[in-house]
Amino acid sequence: MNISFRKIWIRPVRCPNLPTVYCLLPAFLTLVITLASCSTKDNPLAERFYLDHGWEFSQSGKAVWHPAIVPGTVHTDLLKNNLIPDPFYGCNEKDLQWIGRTDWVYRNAFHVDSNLLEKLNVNLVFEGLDTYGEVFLNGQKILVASNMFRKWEVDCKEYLVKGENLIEIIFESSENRFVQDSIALGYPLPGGRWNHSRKAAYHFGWDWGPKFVTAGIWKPVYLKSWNSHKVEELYILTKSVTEDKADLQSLFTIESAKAEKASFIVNNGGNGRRLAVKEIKLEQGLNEYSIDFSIYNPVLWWSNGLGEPHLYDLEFEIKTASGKTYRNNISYGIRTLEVVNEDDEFGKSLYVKLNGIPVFMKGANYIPQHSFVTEVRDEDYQAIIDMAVESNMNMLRVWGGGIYEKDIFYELCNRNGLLVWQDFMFACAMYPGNNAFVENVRQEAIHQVKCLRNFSNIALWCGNNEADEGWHNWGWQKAHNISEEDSATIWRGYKRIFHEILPDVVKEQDPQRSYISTSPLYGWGREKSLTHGSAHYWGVWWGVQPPEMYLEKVPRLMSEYGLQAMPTLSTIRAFQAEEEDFLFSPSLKCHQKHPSGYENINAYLEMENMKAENLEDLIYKSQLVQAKGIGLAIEAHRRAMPYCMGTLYWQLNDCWPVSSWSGTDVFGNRKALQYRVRELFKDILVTVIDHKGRFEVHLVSDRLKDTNGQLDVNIIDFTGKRTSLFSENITALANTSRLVISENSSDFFAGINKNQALFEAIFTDENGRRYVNQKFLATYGSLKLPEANITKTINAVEDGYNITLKSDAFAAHVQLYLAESHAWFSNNFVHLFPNEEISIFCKTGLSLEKFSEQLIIKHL
Ligand code: BMA
Repeated sequence: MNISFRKIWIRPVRCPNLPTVYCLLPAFLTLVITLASCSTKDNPLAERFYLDHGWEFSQSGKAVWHPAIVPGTVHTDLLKNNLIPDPFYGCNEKDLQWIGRTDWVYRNAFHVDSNLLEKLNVNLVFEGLDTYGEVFLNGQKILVASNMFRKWEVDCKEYLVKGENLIEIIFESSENRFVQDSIALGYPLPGGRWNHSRKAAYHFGWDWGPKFVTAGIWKPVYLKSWNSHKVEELYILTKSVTEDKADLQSLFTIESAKAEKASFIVNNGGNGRRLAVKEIKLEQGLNEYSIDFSIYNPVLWWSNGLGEPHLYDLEFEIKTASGKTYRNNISYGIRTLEVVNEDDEFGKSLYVKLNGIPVFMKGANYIPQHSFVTEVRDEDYQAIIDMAVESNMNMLRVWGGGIYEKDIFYELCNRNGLLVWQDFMFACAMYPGNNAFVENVRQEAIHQVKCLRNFSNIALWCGNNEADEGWHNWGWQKAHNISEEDSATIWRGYKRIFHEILPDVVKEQDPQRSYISTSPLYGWGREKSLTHGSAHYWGVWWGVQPPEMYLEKVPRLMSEYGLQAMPTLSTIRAFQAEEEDFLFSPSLKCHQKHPSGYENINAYLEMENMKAENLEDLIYKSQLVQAKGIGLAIEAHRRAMPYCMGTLYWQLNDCWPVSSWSGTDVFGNRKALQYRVRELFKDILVTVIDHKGRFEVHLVSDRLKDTNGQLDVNIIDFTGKRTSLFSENITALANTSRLVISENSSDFFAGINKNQALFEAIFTDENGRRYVNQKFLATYGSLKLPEANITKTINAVEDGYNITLKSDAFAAHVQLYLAESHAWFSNNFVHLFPNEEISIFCKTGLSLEKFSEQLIIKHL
């Protein structure tokens, strides 16, 4: 199979035949350029010696050692040593469950020279251990780790020796620990087996993801050494912003070995101007200082679509009298950001005010990009953020069952104007409320909040995903037979974490950021879910209600809703051979994690009077249905602004090849939804609704100024003939949804055969930019579509091919895809009218011959 678009497994670069000491050389060279995630840069006040080569791993008790990649996971190490088959292929997942129930040992023999030992301080730092790890250095236990989301740093100088040293980590199975911990707790804790461990919940399997309860050193590990100074924190906050001036403050914490004078300097790296200098006196021990500075005529940070997401390059420098210099550059956006979450006439609002302006949130829920997160490369982050930007999004929600993402994720969001809704990593479960667990959570929260608080694009912190909803709506108490007393204990534990610990940490460490305890505020069956705060509407899909229900269930901010669609054929071929391309092959079933996933997809096809003849038909039709349904919701949400101020569909992406709610699959292949979203999230939207006998057109604009233009409403019959029903000059009012047409549907469409027509609304702005919304007036299956013969010509261009399509009759939702290879198409699922030509670019590295062979064209 040719995975031309994105590789799913990263192949290691290693030096297996060299003694460890040589293997360490490249590690040393990377020292200067490697910027570990989520940490202040130490160099040159403190140095880092990365332990990223020469690792080995073994099943506990077996002492059969194999080379390991660090950072990495046990599953990827087993795979790369050819000890297991591809975990994503076929139903291999089932056979690989033993890995999660096994303890694993990692070890590394590394060389330490006298330079390092002469340093006054040497710490061993793990940026991330997954999850239960006992760490031994030269036989001494120096750390017991128990949280994947914490950084572990221990003074290890006294255990280091000159020459060869040995570090060993015993990872205890998180699955086994669950059993022990739940027995020890003494009462049942509903949710899933992730709730006793501070580990990514989706590792335990999700309704879109496989169960691989992995373990390992998933973030960089290094020895950090310093003599005199170590900078612990650098935190920037914006105190006030006016048009003329932004007042900022930076707070820093530095550890000093002795009392001495120092200067703290802030420069604007963009123009080299000095913003502030402060002479300080360091005392021996930990010092905390703050420095105020101003930026005049600040260029503000704006979210995607509203303006430039301007970032200042702030350069911080500390120079000590003894000649030491610390430097750190931070990209920082100046803006005001408020999350308005207040009681109002309808219930409780929830919206983002950016630079004083209420901004409608357009985006999706983001999950980890791979079951084994160390497989995600920088270019994958780039590709996914590019996709979000191209889809005209301005917000992503980092969902609570995954991970706090790597710095690069937030950096790219920041640079591209994407606000981030950041969940703390808790999902769909109740959690222990005992002191040890709560303290572990508190330390995790402090660490993570400090990591992320300098990112100006983080809009809010949210305590958990659907834990409150689960407790109040999912019948857990009954299902687990939980006594009243235990219920009270569980709820007290909930309140402790989500109503006390987490908001307190946010208040202390990131006082300017908002915190909400949970999403949704009320479960989707409850009336208040539509009037109070965030909502997850799952009546459509989970309740198998028709997508038209989205038109009625419009909340204040919809942070989840979704419909499944199959991924494209090349993605399915990544887990099954061509012979298995039938409904429903065993592999297909293993790659559907929702209990009634395929039944639901079929139910939604039936609502459109469609049936899938075969696998490719199901792929195509499920994608059409998904795009249409989610499209209905997006239009309903945007139309309802300012009552509703955001729409984040479930889900942006996948973590493996699977049938799921995603708009783009794990290889970056876009489903029909992604193309639809790109249109519907544009800054201006003409929304049309033909529902319950009323026909309405609304003009929604996110622009900050009024836009004059022309609105045309047409009917196009399947011969391509356009009939104008409405044409007028009209103003799209700034940041407003405006009702433009409201008619009795049967009057408006009098004489029109709804089975043979396409409805079209176009707003053309004063600069000639067109916003087009085309819709059928009947279900897909009841359309009387003509037979169409599509012809294509393919021309090689840079990075791919231009495909020009022509049809002798109207062809609806024409899709291009490749049978075997992943590819990016500039446009897709387009309507082709007779004698009209459409050109689509496909990005691919395939030869013309292979490309032509693989290219498939499908239409309704
Ligand atoms: C939401 C999410 C996930 C889940 C999705 C689809 O509620 O929070 O838990 O994957 O529904 O069922």
